Amino acid sequence: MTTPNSTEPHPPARREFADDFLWGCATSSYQIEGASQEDGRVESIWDRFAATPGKVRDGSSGAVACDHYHRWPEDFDIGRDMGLNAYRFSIAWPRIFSEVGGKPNEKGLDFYSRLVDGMLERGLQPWATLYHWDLPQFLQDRGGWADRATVDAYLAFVDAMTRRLGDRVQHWITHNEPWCTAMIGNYEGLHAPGLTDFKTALQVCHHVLLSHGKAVPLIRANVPDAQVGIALSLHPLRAASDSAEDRAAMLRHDGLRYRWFLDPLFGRGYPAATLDVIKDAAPVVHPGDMEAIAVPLDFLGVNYYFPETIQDAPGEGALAARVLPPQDVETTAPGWEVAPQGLADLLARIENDYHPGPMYITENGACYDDEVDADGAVHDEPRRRYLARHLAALRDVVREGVPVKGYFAWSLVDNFEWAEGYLRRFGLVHIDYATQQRRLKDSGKWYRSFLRQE
Ligand code: IFM
Repeated sequence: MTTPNSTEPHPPARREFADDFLWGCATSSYQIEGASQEDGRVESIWDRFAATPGKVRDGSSGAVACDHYHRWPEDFDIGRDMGLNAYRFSIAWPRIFSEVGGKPNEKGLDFYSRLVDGMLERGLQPWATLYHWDLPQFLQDRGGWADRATVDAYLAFVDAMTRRLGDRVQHWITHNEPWCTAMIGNYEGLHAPGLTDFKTALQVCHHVLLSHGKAVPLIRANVPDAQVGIALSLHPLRAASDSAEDRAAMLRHDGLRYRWFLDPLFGRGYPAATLDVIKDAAPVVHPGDMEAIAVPLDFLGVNYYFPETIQDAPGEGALAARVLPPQDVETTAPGWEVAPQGLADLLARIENDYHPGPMYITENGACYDDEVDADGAVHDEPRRRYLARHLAALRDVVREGVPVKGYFAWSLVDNFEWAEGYLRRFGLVHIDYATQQRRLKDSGKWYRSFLRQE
């Protein structure tokens, strides 16, 4: 982490946003629930990956995590008291199906039904994410997302969940960050299932997008007044220099990181320039797939953390492009650049390129090495500043006419940060993993004051 080098902008105020703007926090099932063996839940690819020595930095797993499975009433009370009016969660597929073609597990369905009731009782509008990376291991054993049959298995899961929760949950996100599912899990090998094959990753990506496209009409059929979208992790990009080589590398990276997802979702198919770059690694696409993927969305979810600087790197990786570590700028604990203007630039670009309709910030947040002070509090001033500066940038871009309708901070609570285990904290609420004690951090208190307009 490096220290701030910029001044604080005119502080944001809730009244500067529309009255019906949504204010939430986001979480995901594997990162917080724990109870990995309870009520019929089966193994996920993350249980398997985390149990493989060397895959998770502190050797941990999501087996217990924040024990949200049992402690959700306390977590939702905290969210309500913070003044949230929405809450984004994800559903663990391994709690619902234990075999291909089987019946949904009633205990799993009941858990999410109780969870949704708990949100509604506290004034939290439920935003359900159907896939946030915890694929059942039995599906990975048959090829995972690289196998087209997983699309059908996903649709059975989507059908079960939307039938059960569709009377109370209107907002559905089909997938969280398909880039990470495909590339980090199947090309970089840093996430489950830990594969390192570019062609496989692109096939995974295609099936994930296809499953999204096929899920949208299904959700609409099962849920009255459904609002359906997808959450993409996106970065504004800059070239490392003005050289023709670095600029070309940035465009190659952009083609896969941004356009590979947004172009097909908005009816333009996979970008031709990227198909030229990836050549034989292009996915197998069946007739009708691209039309299915291009189904109109009700909203686009944007997850934003930091911008990327791209340098030409001949012979390196599939794109001969390298993401440079930030230099001489403020960063968070993992070395991610703090760049509030990047959020505004990204949103303005998406609006300009695609006119996607309503957008929601489905994730934005910061990781710092928080500690509980002698006074029992967590004085996370850098996270408070991060939040305030990003909300100021959001206010400004919304004023310019970019149609963002809500913001979900990542995350409500500290949680299992994938390959980093519990070494990274993103929560507005601190978790003491030894005791499961929850403590609202100073950043959470600031969000509360902002939301209550104190
Ligand atoms: O914790 C993750 C989350 O699961 C997906 N988006 C990024 C977050 C921070 O790395």
